[in-house]
Amino acid sequence: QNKERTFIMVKPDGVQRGLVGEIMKRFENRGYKLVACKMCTPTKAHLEEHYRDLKSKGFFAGLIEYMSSGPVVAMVWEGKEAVKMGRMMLGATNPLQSNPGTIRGDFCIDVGRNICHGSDSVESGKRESEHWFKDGEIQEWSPAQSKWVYE
Ligand code: YYY
Ligand code: MG
Repeated sequence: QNKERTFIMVKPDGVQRGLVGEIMKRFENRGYKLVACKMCTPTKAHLEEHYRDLKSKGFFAGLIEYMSSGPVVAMVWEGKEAVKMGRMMLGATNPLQSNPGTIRGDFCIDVGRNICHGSDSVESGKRESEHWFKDGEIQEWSPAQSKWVYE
């Protein structure tokens, strides 16, 4: 239990704006466990698979262009209800509707520059984690603080 995984990514604009530490800090501070992390510049083909459910959308081409424009920081965070809480911590897709206190609500304005990605279901958390990380790139470890985070 407490093993749910979500795929979180700082997008190219988040990296350019120096928000990597801020975004990671929020997940760490909350008590979630980092189990995978890397910086990379994803190919268009890799992103088209990642966003395959959005292929028919008008913004798809622009989304792929933006997402492949520079380095991103890809991560997997693990813990109780990590997917749902990750989405809550990110805020609404459109930052103009994201509550203050959320990552998007605090740091961005335009939907096409919303600085971070988070899986929208447990299944996509698993699919996306496996799409971005190979076996062996996701770590199993026990944080010393676990017994103080969970009862
Ligand atoms: O999961 P989430 O990122 O919150 O939204 P999605 O509906 O999966 O869309 C992915 C991504 O596409 C979104 O983060 C920004 C971009 N996008 C857009 O540019 N314009 C829209 N109207 C909707 C989404
Ligand atoms: Mg999504």
